Amino acid sequence: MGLRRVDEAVITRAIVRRALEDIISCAEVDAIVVGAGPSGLTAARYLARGNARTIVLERRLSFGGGIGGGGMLFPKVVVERPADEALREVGVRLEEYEEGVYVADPAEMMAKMAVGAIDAGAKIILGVTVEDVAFKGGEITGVVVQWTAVRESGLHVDPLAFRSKAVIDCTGHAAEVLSVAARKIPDLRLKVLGEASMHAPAAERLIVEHAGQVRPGLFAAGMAVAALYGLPRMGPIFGGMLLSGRKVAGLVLRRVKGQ
Ligand code: 48H
Repeated sequence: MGLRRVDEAVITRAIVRRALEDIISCAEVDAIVVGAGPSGLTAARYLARGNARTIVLERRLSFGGGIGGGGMLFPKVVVERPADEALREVGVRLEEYEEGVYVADPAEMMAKMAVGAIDAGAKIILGVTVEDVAFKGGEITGVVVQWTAVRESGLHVDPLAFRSKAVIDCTGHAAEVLSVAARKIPDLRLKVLGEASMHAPAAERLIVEHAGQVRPGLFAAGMAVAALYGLPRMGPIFGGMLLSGRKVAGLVLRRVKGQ
């Protein structure tokens, strides 16, 4: 059987109508995760699994953040016990390298983590950059969003804002949400210290310990936590990214759902 004929006008209407409905439903949600790297995809999956209305806003047209680069482009990443659970739950195959130390394929990890978040009910929107936050009554109440392509074009186009009960900075090394909040809202008394040099074991433990609520309505997971508190970096080992995402999802669920 040949392909069904679809008129161009039908294609246009289908895309714009349904996309607008999606964007309208983003105007107010429970949780906004900024960044679709390992910490963001993990946080989003656990949030959605806990029935929080969750969107992930990702600047690029792809997800996975720093996973895809493996270790210096060698296509493997390392995950340590007990963070392997978060990957097994989404079907990522792990090879035990030594007791409690696993290697995973980055392409498989990116794809399956994204599927895990989407299937749990999170909505990932690609090609949008969070450039600011909304701040009301002493709380972060949402984010300000622009198409990445518009930002890169240099055109002056005003952004839109999405409201949420929690905003989670999962933007990695640059901690972009925390940085803009620190710069623009002196009342928050927030300072992003910048990450410290490498110490993998300490970094993995400290990231998870420090992940959490930074200010009312504003949370951080992943490398953004290292940037905020001046913690060491860890290189291409991802247990701290996954477990900090899971921890923050639990804290956000408590805030938005009283769970
Ligand atoms: C929308 C944005 C914005 C923005 C950035 O870098 P990531 O992978 O972040 P994490 O913290 O989940 O994982 C870090 C890990 O990949 C890593 O780099 C490690 C472990 N390094 C250790 C070391 O020693 O170097 O993902 C962040 C995502 C990316 O996809 C960005 O495109 C996206 O966030 N992003 N999206 N609005 N303002 N800023």
